[in-house]
Amino acid sequence: MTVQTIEGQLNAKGLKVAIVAARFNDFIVDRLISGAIDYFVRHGGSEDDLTLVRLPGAFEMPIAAQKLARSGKYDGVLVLGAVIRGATPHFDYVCSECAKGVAQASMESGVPMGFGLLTCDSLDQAIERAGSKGGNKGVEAASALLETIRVLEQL
Ligand code: INI
Repeated sequence: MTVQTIEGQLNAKGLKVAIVAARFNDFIVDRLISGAIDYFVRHGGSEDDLTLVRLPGAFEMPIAAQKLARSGKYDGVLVLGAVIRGATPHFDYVCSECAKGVAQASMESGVPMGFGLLTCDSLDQAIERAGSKGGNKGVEAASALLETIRVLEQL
């Protein structure tokens, strides 16, 4: 007996992807964006097929992701941002609303979304995950999105 296995090839050729990115903590988010763009191009994608949309903060990203997904112009949407804990509970609301909203937008539109939102207790944690010793979470989210697009095409 052979198990039928469906897997995604990490080939971005011809894919149109919208990147939704927050301006808040832009010195971190810009590293996530450049890592993601570099990833797509190194996997056969073209910068001409990428669209970058900037929003004020993580809270505003789901509605833009939803509108982009509903437009029918994109194979996937990549959400990139960085939320860093402060002195008040604001962090918790921003993180959970962004995660919930992106998941909802993806499910209702049927368009896959990569979730590259750093949720960190400190600036050091964010720096570590934006292209230094913790890798680059923008790259990881881009890779997860690419794999998901290619799997969904086959289902
Ligand atoms: N938005 C972020 O993207 N990152 C943060 O760390 C952050 N903090 O800490 O406040 C943040 N807040 C702004 C929020 O996303 C909205 O833009 C704001 O509440 C206006 O609607």
